[in-house]
Amino acid sequence: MRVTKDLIAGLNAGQLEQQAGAYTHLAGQLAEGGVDASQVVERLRDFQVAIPSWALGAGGTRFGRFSQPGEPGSLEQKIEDVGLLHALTGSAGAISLHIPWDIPQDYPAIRQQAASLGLAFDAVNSNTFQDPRGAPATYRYGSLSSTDPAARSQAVAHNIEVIGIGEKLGSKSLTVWLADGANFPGQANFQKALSLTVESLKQIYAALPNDWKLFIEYKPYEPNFYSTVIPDWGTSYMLAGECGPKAYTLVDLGHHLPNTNIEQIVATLMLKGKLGGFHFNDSKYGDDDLTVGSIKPYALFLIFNELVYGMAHNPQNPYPSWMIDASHNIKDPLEDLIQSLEAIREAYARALLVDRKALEAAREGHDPVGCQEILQSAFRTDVRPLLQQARLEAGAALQPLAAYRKLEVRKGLTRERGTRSVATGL
Ligand code: PSV
Ligand code: MN
Repeated sequence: MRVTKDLIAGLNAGQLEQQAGAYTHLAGQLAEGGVDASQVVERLRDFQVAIPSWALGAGGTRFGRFSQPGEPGSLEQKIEDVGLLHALTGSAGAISLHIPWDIPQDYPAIRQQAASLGLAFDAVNSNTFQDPRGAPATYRYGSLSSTDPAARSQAVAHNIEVIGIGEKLGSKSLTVWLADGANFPGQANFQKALSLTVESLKQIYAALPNDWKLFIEYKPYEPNFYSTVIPDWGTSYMLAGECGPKAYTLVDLGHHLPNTNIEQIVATLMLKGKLGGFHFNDSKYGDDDLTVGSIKPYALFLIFNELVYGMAHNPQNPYPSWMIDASHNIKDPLEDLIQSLEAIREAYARALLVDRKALEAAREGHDPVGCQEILQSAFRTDVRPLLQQARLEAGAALQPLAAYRKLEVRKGLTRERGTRSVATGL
């Protein structure tokens, strides 16, 4: 199924006048505060977020999984879904593959399909948290940190294979997330596990092409519940430093203990030039993988506030790689992703509106009340006309969710794929 530019233009037609009025009004207000709305719109248009290939079907919990009708049953169908998202939102211009869940068969055809939909291949993700079918060694007691040399070398070889797959697709980065850890006190020798991980990561790093990056993702718990080998940003930062300049930390918003100050972590990593990748989601308790912005939109705004500052002031930090890493248990995954993309852009737009000069002055003047007013006045701005303008200029839908429903996309996909197709992933 394809959503063409013509179809979208037809849907937008009836809303153009209203959009022009709303945008002109907001642009006028922003101009009074010295903000050029068209520049914000340009930044929004450029902000592309990768969609993980494993988030297009229904996600499961350990209690069960409720399939979605019309789930993509192949990599081609997953790319088709991301193409639909990109056509509607203008902001999902990349796909990130998890190996071995999504190993391409015909590389030129896959590349061609993605290019025809305006999609690039983002980071490739290795998987050493599940045992590969028929593999001689097991990851039951760890992968890159395992005390079993056979498990370690199998995990290293897998990562190198994933780099090879990524090279054939045009990806430029590898994300490593380890489930390695311990479920019980005393089970693991912390020092040994960390040293073995460094050794394994260095072997992977040595196989990294020159123009590639290695992203090291941390997580405090799950699936191991007592300890994790890479539990926090500090450990990831340390490992990245030991590997070398092409290695970076990846921040997944759900991978923090409750109430962690993530914006401060972002600021520190950018100052040190080591924030490489970012996984968006939202959570109430742990790694809940909920729709971005559905629980803590103000926290997301504060994180973007640091990202915007960091992107402007830290040339030592490369432009981070953005991805949504969420799981859709009851919502239609495509609707959920549209909501997430909207929330991300909304937080970004609001962060772009922060009056940084005034904020610095209020900080220097030791005026916490003033600082809060400045941040919250940006946060309270209804930026939707800016987001809509960015989409309009990109040929995307003014109202992507409404367009998705109006065009009955899920119905169309279900007609094509049936009600029983199942997507690979967790
Ligand atoms: C682990 O929880 C994680 O965030 C990693 O990024 C994995 O690759 C992904 O989720 C798997 O769903
Ligand atoms: Mn993640």
